[in-house]
Amino acid sequence: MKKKVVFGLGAVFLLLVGCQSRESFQAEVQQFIEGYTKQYQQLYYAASKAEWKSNTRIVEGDSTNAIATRQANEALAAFTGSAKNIATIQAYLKKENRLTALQVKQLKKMLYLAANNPQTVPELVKERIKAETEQNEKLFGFDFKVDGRSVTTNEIDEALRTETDLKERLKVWKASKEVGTVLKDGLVNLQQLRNQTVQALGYPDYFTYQVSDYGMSTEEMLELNHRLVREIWPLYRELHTYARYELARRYGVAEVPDMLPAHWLPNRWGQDWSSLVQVEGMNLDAILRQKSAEWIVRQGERFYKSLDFPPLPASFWELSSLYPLPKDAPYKKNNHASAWHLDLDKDVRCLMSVVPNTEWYETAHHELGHIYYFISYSNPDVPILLRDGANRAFHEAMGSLMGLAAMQKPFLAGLDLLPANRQTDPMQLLLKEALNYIVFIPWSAGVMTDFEYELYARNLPAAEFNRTWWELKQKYQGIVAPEPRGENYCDAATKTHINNDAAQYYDYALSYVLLFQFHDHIAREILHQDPHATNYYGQAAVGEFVRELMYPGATVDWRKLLKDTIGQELSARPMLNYFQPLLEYLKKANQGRTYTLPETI
Ligand code: X8Z
Ligand code: ZN
Repeated sequence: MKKKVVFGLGAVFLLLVGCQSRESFQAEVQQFIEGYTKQYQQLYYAASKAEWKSNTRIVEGDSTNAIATRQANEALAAFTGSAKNIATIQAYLKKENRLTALQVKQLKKMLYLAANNPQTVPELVKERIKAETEQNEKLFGFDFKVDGRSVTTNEIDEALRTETDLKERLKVWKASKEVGTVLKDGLVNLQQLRNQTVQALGYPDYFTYQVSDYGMSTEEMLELNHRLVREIWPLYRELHTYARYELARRYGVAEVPDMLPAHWLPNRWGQDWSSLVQVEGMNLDAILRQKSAEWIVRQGERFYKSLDFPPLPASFWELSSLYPLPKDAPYKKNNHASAWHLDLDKDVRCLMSVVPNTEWYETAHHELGHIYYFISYSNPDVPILLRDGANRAFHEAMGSLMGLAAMQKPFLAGLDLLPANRQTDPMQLLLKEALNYIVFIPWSAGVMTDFEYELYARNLPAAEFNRTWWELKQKYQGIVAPEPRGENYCDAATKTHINNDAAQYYDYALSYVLLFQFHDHIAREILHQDPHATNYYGQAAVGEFVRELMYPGATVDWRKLLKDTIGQELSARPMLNYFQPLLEYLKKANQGRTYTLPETI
């Protein structure tokens, strides 16, 4: 009897829902979205502010910040992953054809957020949050030491760029990898916890979860990245050969090694070799050294303002952490550059350790690209939940695009950083750029992407982390460890993103492809200049184009946005065209040298 009544009521209820007009259904969902958004924004802001403290003030033995961060992240997770919210969202999405496209996008974003924090497994989520906070503190609280003396990562990087004594280089390189040993257990733990949390909402693994943000499967993402490596391989093989001979000469080594020893390269991970070449007549490093760190950041802002972007808000300058800590500071800070959108609205900040050199000049432009992306999509047409890049690679591409533009000769001459009539060798300039942009691809699309795929999607055993890492380094980059590196080391974990930006590094590989597509379009269609020698400075039309890409945030489909703005699909063609002249040049320069990378990969 009781059952019957319940059934009867249910049927009436269903009938009512079925009859609900499209308008009133949309109004109901809208109310839910707005309520959710309000709470989400508050919790997100609280968590961001706590994270900010945890990343800008790391005090050894003091867990005050860590505890506050954990609590704030737990509160955010409890909300985004709440079973009630998930059920409501899923019920609404069952009738997605009755909703507006914007509503569907917001609901899907909520589900995506929920999948990382499902409160069906609350203990697991809490454990993961705790492990993530601890890992970050270990990474950035680490005291790097050379000969018993504490050194900053800026000092390590400078030594790897300039030191020519191989014994010294080895010392510095090894010191830079020590942090991995204290991060290994944490990474093993996070590997499990990250997989398990997303599995609770049906994703097979954390890598697949992160990739799904692009609307792609893991196989599709791997295939895209591998294709990219194959496409640039002929040029990379020339650069690798060139670098082996050039570095052997520089270090006075008679026998050129088959593979590049990791400590020979001017970067801790061998991801950027551009400092190997100093172009005569255009020594940007020497120019920038005359400037202050403040000048570097202000110059970035001047560039964006010249494109008709607004000045950075006063709060940016007041609240950002832009420069290295004083030597005697009793605490440490996150030494990797990042840009923050703390309240998903007006509170934007950068966390950097800028010193006046080329690398930070480029990085400052990169980070300000994120900031201006935040500012551009924080507009009334973009709901809080969709204040994100068209995809994550778009977000990475914008600032890198400006970084590339800000290094080209006409741009520097226009700013009086170089005399206008200065002669430079265009092939040397192109070589220097390739040692940045091309060299980056086997690292990002190959080593990092494959390693994280193995780690999450294939559950790489802890006893194979380092072996796998170095196999991938050799296969994709032609780089080998200077000495045997057993499993007590965890060289992958020395890379920031492995710890705190997991399973997303292909973002950068794709961003480089995109940035050459955008740059090519700007140079040819807007500026009518040679892509190799442009000057974006002061060109409002360039700003207009970039803002068109950024303004809609994630309210649009990224593939459609690409088609609508540049009429293309994602393609490495513009990047390959850009570097085409270099291939012939390097083949000549490498004549008679032994190639040690295979012809194809
Ligand atoms: O991590 C970054 C930015 C922060 S979003 C500085 N980049 C990658 C890296 O440093 O490994 C920029 C290019 C690659
Ligand atoms: Zn970035």
